[in-house]
Amino acid sequence: MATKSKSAVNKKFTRKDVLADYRLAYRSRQASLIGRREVLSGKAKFGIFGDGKELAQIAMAKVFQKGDFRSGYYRDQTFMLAIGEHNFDEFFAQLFAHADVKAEPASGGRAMNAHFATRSLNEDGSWKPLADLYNSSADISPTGSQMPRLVGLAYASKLYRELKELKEFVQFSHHGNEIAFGTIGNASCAEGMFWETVNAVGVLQAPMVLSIWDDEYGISVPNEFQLAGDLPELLSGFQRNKKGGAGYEVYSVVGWDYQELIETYKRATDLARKEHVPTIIHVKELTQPQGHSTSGSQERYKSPERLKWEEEFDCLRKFREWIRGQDLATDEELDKFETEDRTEMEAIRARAWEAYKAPIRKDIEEFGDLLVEVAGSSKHLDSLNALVKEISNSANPLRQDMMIAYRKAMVILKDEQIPGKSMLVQWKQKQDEIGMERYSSDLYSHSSERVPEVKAKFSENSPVLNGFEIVNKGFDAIFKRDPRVIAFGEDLGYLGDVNQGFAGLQEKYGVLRVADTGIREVTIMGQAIGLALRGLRPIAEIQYLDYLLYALQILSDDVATLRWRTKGGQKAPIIVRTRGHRLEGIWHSGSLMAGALHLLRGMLILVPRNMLQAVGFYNSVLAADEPAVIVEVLNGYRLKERLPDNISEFTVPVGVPEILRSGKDATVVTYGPLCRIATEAAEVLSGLGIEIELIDVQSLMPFDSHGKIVESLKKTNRVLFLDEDVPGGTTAFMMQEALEKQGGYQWLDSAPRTLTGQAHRPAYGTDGNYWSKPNAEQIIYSIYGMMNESNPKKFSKFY
Ligand SMILES: Cc1ncc(C[n+]2csc(CCOP(=O)(O)OP(=O)(O)O)c2C)c(N)n1
Ligand SMILES: [Mg+2]
Repeated sequence: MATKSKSAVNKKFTRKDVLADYRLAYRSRQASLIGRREVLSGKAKFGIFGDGKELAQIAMAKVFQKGDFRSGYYRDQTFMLAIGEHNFDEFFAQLFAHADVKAEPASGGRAMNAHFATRSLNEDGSWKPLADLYNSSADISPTGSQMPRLVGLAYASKLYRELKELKEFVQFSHHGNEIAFGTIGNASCAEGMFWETVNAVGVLQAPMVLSIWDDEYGISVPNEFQLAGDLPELLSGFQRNKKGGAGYEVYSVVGWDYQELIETYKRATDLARKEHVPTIIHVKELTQPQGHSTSGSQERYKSPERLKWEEEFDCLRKFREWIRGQDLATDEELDKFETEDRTEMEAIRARAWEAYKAPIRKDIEEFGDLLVEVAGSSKHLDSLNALVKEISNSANPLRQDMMIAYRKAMVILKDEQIPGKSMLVQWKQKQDEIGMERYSSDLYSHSSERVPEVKAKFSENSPVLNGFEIVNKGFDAIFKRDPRVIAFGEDLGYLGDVNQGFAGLQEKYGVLRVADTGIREVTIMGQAIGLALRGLRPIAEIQYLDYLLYALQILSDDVATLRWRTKGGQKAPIIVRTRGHRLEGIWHSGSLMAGALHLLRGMLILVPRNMLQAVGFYNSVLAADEPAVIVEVLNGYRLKERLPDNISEFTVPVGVPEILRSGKDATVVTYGPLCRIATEAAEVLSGLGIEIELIDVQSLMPFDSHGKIVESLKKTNRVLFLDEDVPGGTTAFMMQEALEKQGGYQWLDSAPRTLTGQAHRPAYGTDGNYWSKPNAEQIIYSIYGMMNESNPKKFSKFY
C-alpha cells in the first residue's frame, strides 16, 4: 500500500463508495454493541456478533454476484447486510426471537441470532429463480458444519457448466458461473469436516472461495491448541502446482487492510468464477472486540497485551485511518456520520423491539379481556382478576405467560359450570394451533405422501432377474427421464457400486452423472446437500448402512432440520442410498435404524424389503421434494425378482405398510429382510394351526399414515414387533406408534412383544449372525409362546 500513490488509489476508490462502506461497517459495529447490551439487559436470550470482521466481509460482498451461494457462520452479519439480504430490523428481530417470517425471514424466529439464510422457495414450496438472486444457505451452530455443503454448492456449477442436459435449467445457473463462498473461523479449522471438505473440493476442482476469519481464538482457546501450525503453512500442501494440476490458490491477507482485502477478493474470485479453480483466503489479524458471545467475558482469557493490540488493529479504526490518509473525508465528517448512524441504530432497535412486542401484547390483552369477561360470571372473580393483573403488571410478558395463566384459571374454575369456560377452551385450542404453526410447522413438506400410487404391472413376458439387475434397470430409467439426477459414492461410478446397481450406467450417462467419490461419507452428504440446494436431485451413496454413522451428524444437523429451521424457506431433497441389515460380518451387517430414525426427523426413512420396492420408493421420492434415506437389503441383490413392465412409472406409496400375509391369530410388524424370514416362520406356524398377519411397514418415517396396523390388531388382538435393531430401538418406536398413537393397546388380549437383534454388533460368520439377529426359530417360539399363554390346551408347550 505504502508504495502506491494517493492519486492511484483514489482512482480506484471513489469517496462515495468508500464512505458508504465505512458507514455500513460502522453501523454493523453499532448493531453488535447494541445487540450485546440487549442481551445483558435481558431483552434477548443470547447474542453472538460479527464485530471485528466488518471490513473483510465488505470486500467479500463486492465480488458476490447473483446466483452465488454463501455457506457460512455466525460472524457474517456485515456480509449479509452488504449484499442486501439482511437488514438491521431483521438483525434485531432475530435477536429478540420475533416469530414471524415477514420480520425475521431467515428462520421465522426459530434460530438463534446470527443464523443467516435467504429464502429459496416460494410460499407454495416451489423454487425461486436462484440464478438471479443472492443466496445464502441456512446457518447452523455446530462448528465446521457449514463446510460439507460447500462441496455440492460449488460442484453444482461444474455440473451446470459441463452437462449439456442441464443447459435448460437457467433458473438455477447461468453456465455454471456461480461461486460457493464459504466462511469459517480459525478454530473450527481443527474440525475433520474442514479438511475433508478442502480435500474434496480440491479433487473436484469446483468454484469455492473459502474465507477463514482468523482472530487467533476459538472462544478462549488460542490457535496453538487448535492447529499444528500456521494455517497458510498447513494449507500450502493444497496449493496447485505451477503445471496447473488440481489444487487451490491460497491467499493470505490482513483483516484490517481495506484496499488489500478488496484486491485479494477480486483475484480469488476471478480465478474461481472463470476457471473453476477453488481458492482459500486466510484473513488474519482479525479482532473480536466484544469477545466470543454474550456468554462470557474475554478479559478472562485474553492478555492485556492482546486486548491492547486488538484495539489498535480494530479494522474500523484502521479503515478510518486509511480514509484520513487518502484525504477522502475529514475527521469532522466522519464524526458526524458516526453520530447519525448511532442514533439511527438505536431507533431501529427500538422499532424492532416494538414490532416484536406489539403482537405479543395484543394476544395477551385479548386473553386478559376474555378472562375478565369469564370472571364476571364466576364466583372466583377476585382470583381470576388477580391472574389478569399478574400478567399485565409483569415487565416483559410472553405468550407462555398467558398459557400458564390459562392453566391456573382452569384449575380455579374446575368445579364451576359457566358458559365462559367453553370460550376459554376454544381460545386455548386456537393458541395451540397457532403455536404449532409458529414453531413446529415445515418439518416435512408431506409431498411424498401425495405422490399417487402406480402399481407394478407384470405380464407373461416379465423377466425374472437378480435383485441388483432390478435396481439397475430402475436407475437406468431414472437417469433417462430426469437430467437433474446425479449419483455418486464410493465405487459407484466405474464399478457401478459394490453390488452392481449402477453397472454400465457411467458408460451410458457419463462420469459426471454417475460418479466415484473418495472415501468421505460426510462430504458425500455435503456434495448432495449443496447440489440439492441448487435444484439438482442427487442420489448419494453410503456404501454400507454401518457407515451412515459417519454421515449422521451432518444429515441430522443440516438436512433434517433445513426445511423446519427456515420455516419452509429452503429445501434439500437429497436421496441417501445405502444397504444393510444383514449379511455376515461386523460393520457390514448392522441395522442401526433407531439411530437414524431418532436423529433424522425431517427426512423420510424407507426400508424396502426387496429391490422392486426400492425402485418404487426411488420413483416416489423423486416425484416429491423431501430428503430421504433408502436402505436396501444387503443380502437381497442376488435373490430373484420379476421386472415390472412399468419400471419407470411405478411407485410405492410412502408411509403405507403392505400386508404380506393375512391371518387372524397374531400380527407381526416388521420390515426389510425379516419379511422373508417371517414368511418362512409363518409357514411353520401355519402347520401348527396359527395364522399370522404379516405387515411390512416399508416406511419407518412417515409411519403407517393410514393406521393399517391397528386395523390388523382389531382382528388378531396380539402383536409382535420384529426387527434387527437393538432392543428398545426401532421396535419400541413401532410399538409406540401402533399402541399409543393408533390406540392399538385397547385391542390387545396378550402383552405386546418385541423381538430384536442383540444389543451388541452382529458377530462374524453364519453362526455369529444366527446368534446376533432374530431368526425364524425365535419368531416361531415367540408367536407360539403367545398362543400358548392364551390357550395352553390347544397350543401345548413343545417341551
Ligand atoms: C461442534 C461444536 N462444538 C463446539 C461448539 C461451541 N463453539 C461455538 S463457537 C466455538 C468457537 C469457534 O471458534 P472459531 O472457529 O475460531 O470462530 P470465531 O467464533 O472465533 O469466529 C465453539 C467451541 C459448537 N458450536 N459446535
Ligand atoms: Mg476464532
